[in-house]
Amino acid sequence: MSQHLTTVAGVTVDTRHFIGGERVASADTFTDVSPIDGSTLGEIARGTATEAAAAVAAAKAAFPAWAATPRAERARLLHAVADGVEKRLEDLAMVETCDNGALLRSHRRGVMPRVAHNFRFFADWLLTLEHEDFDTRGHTNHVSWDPAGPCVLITPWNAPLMLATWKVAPALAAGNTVVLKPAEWSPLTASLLADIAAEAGLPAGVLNVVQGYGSEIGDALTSHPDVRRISFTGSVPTARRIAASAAAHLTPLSLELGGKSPLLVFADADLDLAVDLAVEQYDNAGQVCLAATRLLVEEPVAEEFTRRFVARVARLKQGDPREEATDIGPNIHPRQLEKIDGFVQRALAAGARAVIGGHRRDGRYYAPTLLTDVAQDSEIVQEEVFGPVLTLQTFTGEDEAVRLANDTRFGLAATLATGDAERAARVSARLVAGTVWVNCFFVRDLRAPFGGSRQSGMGREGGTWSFDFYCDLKNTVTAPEGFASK
Ligand code: TXE
Repeated sequence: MSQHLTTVAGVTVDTRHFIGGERVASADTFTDVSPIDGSTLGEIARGTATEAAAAVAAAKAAFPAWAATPRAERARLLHAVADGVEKRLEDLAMVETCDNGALLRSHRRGVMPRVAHNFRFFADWLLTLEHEDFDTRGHTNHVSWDPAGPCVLITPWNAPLMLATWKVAPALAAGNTVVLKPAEWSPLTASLLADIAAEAGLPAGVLNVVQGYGSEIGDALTSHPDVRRISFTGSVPTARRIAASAAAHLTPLSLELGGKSPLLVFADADLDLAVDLAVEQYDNAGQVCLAATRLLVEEPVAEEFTRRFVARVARLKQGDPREEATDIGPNIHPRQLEKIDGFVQRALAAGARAVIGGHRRDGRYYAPTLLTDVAQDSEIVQEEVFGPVLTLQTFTGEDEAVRLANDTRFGLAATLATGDAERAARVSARLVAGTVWVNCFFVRDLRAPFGGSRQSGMGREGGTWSFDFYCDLKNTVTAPEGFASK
């Protein structure tokens, strides 16, 4: 086996960049490690400004032909990519689990089928985009969705292929070419996607994948004058750096950032449902931007809610994410564990009480944690932990619930548990959040807008909103006389 290939759970993955349809090595590599057991998964090409420039050049060269490809043909090719994802679903699910530690059963049954769906959805949506025509005093306005050009897509490690394809699929459908930079903690499935796209017949240079540390290759991508769109999912500090870098050429940005979302449990809620919703927040070991990590529970039911919640969490099985029975896997990286524990220990030192958890477990696991006695303005209530750590505060009445819910710098999502439809409507209208779920969680339809308010992001993804972002809308106005010569 060549030094540029690695084998993960029997699946061969090319560890080089994918630029202009070719595999390209870097002078240096970095080690990709599994969160499950710390084993080395591969030596990955460590991209620099040189590979960034080459990838953007490849995307630029491929752009005119791809943009001019008839929509029906672009859609056909994206469906072929979806077919390829479905064909390799087991490989993708297993490699993703080894790489980022999220549950294999979720990758198999939920995530990877959704990855295929992302391509099918945007391929089909492309065919419904209308070129609008209307009349102004005899002049014809013709509004068209023009592809923007090369797009840089930078993605995180918590749901690597899922979040990448929310961007790749609409960007390609719209007629753009792409440079995808996956997170250095989970680089593998992006490389498999490059293989799948090539096998599906996507022309060289339409989808490029570069690997490496964001701090080393990021700036060369985001400050590049030929890049027409940047879409990023990740942390707020990195978003600030990217925004500053993109300012050089005023490159339009879409940002999907973190959150500190609330789950509001009203006294009239079905308490078992509310507990289920709360327990779900430990999914992916708490490494979910949408996670409702602040439990806000109405005073009269707080004690009973806590009792049932603790009993439910005691039944969760933490361990190897490849095993079917596992509910909570490891956290992504020792550095992330230190960060999580730092938040928890500082909260405890400030007077918080750990109802459950509050400590690390063997290896790379963090015990599911619930903290009470936390102040609204404390770090643990205000900052995103990105681990299995929830806080619980109580409230009395809707006004206080809404005040606490809205009192952070984020605005990604909110979840309500209530038995009263009118209350749900009233409270939802007052919440600052891109998505509000009522008596449910994590239901996501690609036709709906998705994104965050305040520091949770900029712009929305999904359906029309994705095409709005990835297209240059143009209005062509033609005189009443048309083309008659005078
Ligand atoms: O994210 P980064 P990190 C939050 C979460 C987590 C924290 C830190 O709170 O604990 O962020 O995670 C690339 N130019 N979220 O440090 O740095 C990087 O290589 C261009 C929430 O891993 O934001 C990776 O591909 N790119 C979140 C991507 O940015 C740069 C998901 C994300 O990494 C770059 C992940 C630069 N200068 C973390 N520096 C969510 N919203 O779901 C880094 N990158």
